Amino acid sequence: MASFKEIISTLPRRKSWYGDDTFLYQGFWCDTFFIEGLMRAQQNFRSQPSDIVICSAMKTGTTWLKSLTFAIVTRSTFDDSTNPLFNNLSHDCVPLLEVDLAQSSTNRDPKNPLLATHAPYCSLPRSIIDSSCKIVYICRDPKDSLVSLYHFFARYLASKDMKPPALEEAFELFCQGVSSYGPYWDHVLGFWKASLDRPDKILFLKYEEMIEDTVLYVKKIADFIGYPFSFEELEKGSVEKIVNMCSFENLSNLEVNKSGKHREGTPVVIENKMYFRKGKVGDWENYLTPEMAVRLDSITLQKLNGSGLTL
Ligand code: PAP
Repeated sequence: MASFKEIISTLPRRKSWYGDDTFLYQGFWCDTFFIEGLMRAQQNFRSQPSDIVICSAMKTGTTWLKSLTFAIVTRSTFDDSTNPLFNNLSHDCVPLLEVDLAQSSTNRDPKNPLLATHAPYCSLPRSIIDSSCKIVYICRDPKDSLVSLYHFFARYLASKDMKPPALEEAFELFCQGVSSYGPYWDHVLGFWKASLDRPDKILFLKYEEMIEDTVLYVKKIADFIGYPFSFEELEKGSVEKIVNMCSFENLSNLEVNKSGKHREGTPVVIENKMYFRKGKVGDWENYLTPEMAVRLDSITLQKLNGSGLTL
């Protein structure tokens, strides 16, 4: 049987704007490291009915959603000062399917039902689709996701003394669908359509709406994943506490998120602070020209046409 690496070497390939080659696997562009992990997870991962799977394309609010869901499910285990989020990046509290769980489903803390993935809906391991586990998906205005993604990889390349490409180059490839786990619109549409078919299984969220009324969405998420707030908790402000604990201002100012590193000792080590840039809606206006914005918006309109979704 061909190895995963051999299979990947036969896939359509492009040069990505952040360095390595990127490969088209099951309709989405991705790096070898993550495709190999996803292939392993597709083969090995067995989901439990109690699992809660955080799904997202890149730079749509994953770090925040992981923090919020982790705080929701652990609120009766830890008190206000002992929550692991105070000393750990949320990516280190919620295992990533295609990296941490690629080899085995049992490599998990049995008390933590959360896991995450950037995989598109069509590539999720069968057991996640078939089991009664819950999926929470977050998406974001593609203009802000692109700007966020560009800054992330530009900083990543700079940390390796490599010259980042011009924003125009990244923009062009993003429009063509060639971005990490892109085409972005296909990623969003896969989960959107599945959420319409199975609203009891998939909660579909938008970053902008969550920023607008985070309290409302924390309650919604908690209800959906089976950890609803009791009347007493609502009365004593437990929701607001979680919202504040997971705010951009609070998390980005924690020592661990200012100076810590994620996946130290692996080929994909990242400084924690790179997951916290501005956390704002509409920052694209500071980087994209009006022409670029019009072009991205028209792709979005065309791609989402008839779906009932707007971004
Ligand atoms: P990932 O795909 O690498 O996990 P992800 O967390 O999805 O990244 O996206 C990072 C974005 O979320 C950043 O957006 P920006 O570049 O436009 O600023 C980051 O700042 C933002 N972010 C991180 N934490 C929070 C938070 N607590 N609240 C709101 N936004 C946040």
